[in-house]
Amino acid sequence: MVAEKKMTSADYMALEDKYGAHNYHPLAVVLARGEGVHVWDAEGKKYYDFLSAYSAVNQGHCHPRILKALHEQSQNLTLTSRAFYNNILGPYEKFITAYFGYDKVLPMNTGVEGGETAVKLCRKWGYEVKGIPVNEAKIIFVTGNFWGRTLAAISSSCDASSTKGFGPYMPGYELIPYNDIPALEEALKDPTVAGFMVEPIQGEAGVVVPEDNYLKDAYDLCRKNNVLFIADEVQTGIARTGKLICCDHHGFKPDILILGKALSGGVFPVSAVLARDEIMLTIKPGEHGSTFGGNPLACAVAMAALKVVEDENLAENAEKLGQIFRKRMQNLVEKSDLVNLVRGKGLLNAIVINDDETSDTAWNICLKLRDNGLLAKPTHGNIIRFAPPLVMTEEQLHECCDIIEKTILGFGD
Ligand code: IF1
Repeated sequence: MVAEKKMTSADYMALEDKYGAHNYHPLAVVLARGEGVHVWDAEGKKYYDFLSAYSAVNQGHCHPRILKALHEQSQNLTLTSRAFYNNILGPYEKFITAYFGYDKVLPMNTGVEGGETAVKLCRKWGYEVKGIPVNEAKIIFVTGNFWGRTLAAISSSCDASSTKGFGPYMPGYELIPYNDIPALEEALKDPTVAGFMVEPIQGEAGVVVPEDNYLKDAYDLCRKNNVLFIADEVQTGIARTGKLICCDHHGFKPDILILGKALSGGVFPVSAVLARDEIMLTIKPGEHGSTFGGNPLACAVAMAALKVVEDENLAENAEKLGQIFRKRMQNLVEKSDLVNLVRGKGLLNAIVINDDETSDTAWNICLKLRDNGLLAKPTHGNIIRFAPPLVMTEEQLHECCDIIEKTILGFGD
């Protein structure tokens, strides 16, 4: 028998290129294993993961407690659909509502489905509770928003690469500038506005942090005008920014909270929408749902993933390491002409490279970072996002900052 030739990274990349749709442009590294803050490529080279699957792997890769929950539940029952009750959904619903402090949860799978659910809930509440005339409800979004790739999500987008060639778009949205309270105040004068949906920190836009008072002032304005404040915490939630959810930094509880990504620790898609009864109970049987939403596997995994966040003090660790990270990067801003600024909260941070959006400098820096054992990806051409798993130690973080510093200071040599 002829021994089969071992597949290389180049072979795997060629397969994706030939047989997969070309809807992504990945950095050239083929990952084959992950554990904690590390991933390994197909040749066995080890890297620090500074993307964390877009903040889905806050608890670290292949967390043993989450995998144990997955494994145990998978031996018992994986999917019943919501046509029947199951013995994990109720306990999960009780757990997650207590955990985040809401009356009820509506379980879905992906982040974008969470957003879609929130939009539907908000419209229904607008008609049934607020009394907006039929089909006139409006939801306000801000420029630079990103909440996924479905038609409802791209209909609120101002990014041509998300929208171009996919029209017509969904009506009932209004766009105002981010971080602009007077614009919100003006928009809220319209009595057909049902909700205001916002990311507390804009992820895809390049880790854009608004003014410190923006979110609380926006929330207060929404309350005053009987408009629901919908927080898209799919990326910022679950300890990433140094608090359980990012709104916790600002001392208010959003009317509708959307969670995804790290709700499963990156094990598989689990999302959730949380709200109080007045809002949640406007959706009646048959009006919304999904085959996989609230499946027993998801519920078991999400409970384990949330317990890990609490037991391992991941929010506190993100806060502490975030301070150190930004201090080290600020030092780099002062030392290098290549880095303009660092921004972020907790362990959701980015540096802005001193070059325009069309240049490939940030991309080339990420290739060098990869060669030096650290994985990150540019966004908008000249921004590099740094979001490691939250289980990182201080010592590891310093080692990573050394890698980034060495790479940037040696760039172009
Ligand atoms: C991709 C970025 C991250 C999100 C917020 C909802 C969703 C997302 C705030 C939808 C998704 C992703 C998806 C990912 C790239 C990505 C992203 F680069 F665009 F900015 F995370 F950093 N709300 N974010 O950030 O969640 O349906 O994808 O589960 O490849 O498109 P989803």
